[in-house]
Amino acid sequence: MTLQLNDTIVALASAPGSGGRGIVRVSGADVKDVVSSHFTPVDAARWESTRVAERHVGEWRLLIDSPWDDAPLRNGLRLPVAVCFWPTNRSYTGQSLVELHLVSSPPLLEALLTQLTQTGCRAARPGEFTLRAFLAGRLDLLQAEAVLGVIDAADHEELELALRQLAGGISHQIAAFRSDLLDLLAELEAGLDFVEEDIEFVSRESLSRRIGDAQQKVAELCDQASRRLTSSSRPKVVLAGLPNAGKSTLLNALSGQSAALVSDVCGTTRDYLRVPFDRDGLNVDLIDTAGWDKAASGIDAVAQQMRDEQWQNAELIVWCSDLSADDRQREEDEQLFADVSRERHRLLRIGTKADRQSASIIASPSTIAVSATTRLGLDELCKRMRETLAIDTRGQRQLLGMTASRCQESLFAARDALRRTEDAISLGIGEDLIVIELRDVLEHLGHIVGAVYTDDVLDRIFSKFCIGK
Ligand SMILES: Nc1nc2c(ncn2[C@@H]2O[C@H](COP(=O)(O)OP(=O)(O)OP(=O)(O)O)[C@@H](O)[C@H]2O)c(=O)[nH]1
Ligand SMILES: [Mg+2]
Repeated sequence: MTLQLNDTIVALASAPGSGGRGIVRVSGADVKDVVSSHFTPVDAARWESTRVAERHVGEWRLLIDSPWDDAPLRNGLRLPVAVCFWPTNRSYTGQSLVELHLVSSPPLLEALLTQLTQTGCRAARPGEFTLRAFLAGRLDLLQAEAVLGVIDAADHEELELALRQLAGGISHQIAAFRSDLLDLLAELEAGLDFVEEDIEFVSRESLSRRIGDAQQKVAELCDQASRRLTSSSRPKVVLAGLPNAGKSTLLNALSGQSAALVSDVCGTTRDYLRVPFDRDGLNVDLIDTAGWDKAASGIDAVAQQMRDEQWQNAELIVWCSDLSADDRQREEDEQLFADVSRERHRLLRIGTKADRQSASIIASPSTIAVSATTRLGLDELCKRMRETLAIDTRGQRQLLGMTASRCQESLFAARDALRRTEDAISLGIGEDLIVIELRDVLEHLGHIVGAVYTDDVLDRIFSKFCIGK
């Protein structure tokens, strides 16, 4: 798509067909000249001096090609018309804009559009008015997509979601942490100019905290995008944790079936297993996965990969920490859980094997102690799963489906880049390298809001619109 912004475009903005009112939209630098040559306002002085958005009424002289020489249309038809005129850039498109309101008669509207295209206007392409709004900074890409979401909304909830996105709900959230990261980048770059001197522009502590905040927010959006794109209507709840934590035993206890193989050998589960679970209003797919093993190779590495795939698409992760584990395993579990918490928004932690004599006291009150053997804590676990998943009602979703599919890749890339930034900070790596990672994060976030875009992306988004929007 070539971006032409200075010509004047015209299109029918109302639904085609007969009706009480048809609306023709004209946008561009020459709007006033084009309209003035056909429009006779009732109050000519007011029309001439229009400085702010105003509505004018008057007559439109419409020239119609008539096959009959003596037809009354030969000298043009005088149509009553209302003209809404936005003379400045405070219009939808960010440039002079006019809407002509008249009776919606298909031949009349067609004649009007022909007349306008013959006198200086170009027929607008699909979504071109909204594209101009985006390029003029009146909307960001998320809001532009929401315009389409409002038009295409199939029900009340979809409409509410689209309106929230259009009003800038999600845009403002992303803008806020993106702006903080931009400030951080500026501070780090300023610091690079003074490396020789001992001036610290950003402390490592502040750096780490601000990156951590952004990680939380991006993780939440990644979660939402994944959930929006999962096709199954039943939410997926993945049981995860170190090998031997008791995941498979828990799946069997919850589902009341001996579906999963259980043994005291680490790494029993390799494939993942999905079991439908429907109890007390909790209707989910429970998924047992391979234990977390960073050092896995061969077939175990494939098992880890399968677990990751399930994990990415899960609505909820139930993290199983073995309460009877020794100190070394406990430390490893803490470390892993901390990593997962940073990336995962919807996460429940449980302490397994609570019946064992060696089971230790749980440190955090939010951790639920369970025993698959005695069924201790299973009701509480179900209740917490239900509550956590209930938070994700459609009304609280923030991303439209089309936005989620366009942004998912950028969100995941931003999340990975943030993780690399965090690793670089914790390893004490120099700020010059942190700056590179941070720029990468910002580039991906820029793609989401449209601060960074390519013609291809714009083409893909706006070609879905109808003409006139
Ligand atoms: N006492 C007791 N033992 C349990 C409980 N849950 C699991 N176990 C035992 O812990 C061992 C490991 O259980 P699994 O369910 O196979 O553990 P897992 O997390 O699926 O292990 P991997 O598949 O290897 O990752 C088995 O010997 C189980 O019998 C429990 O609640 N109480
Ligand atoms: Mg298992």
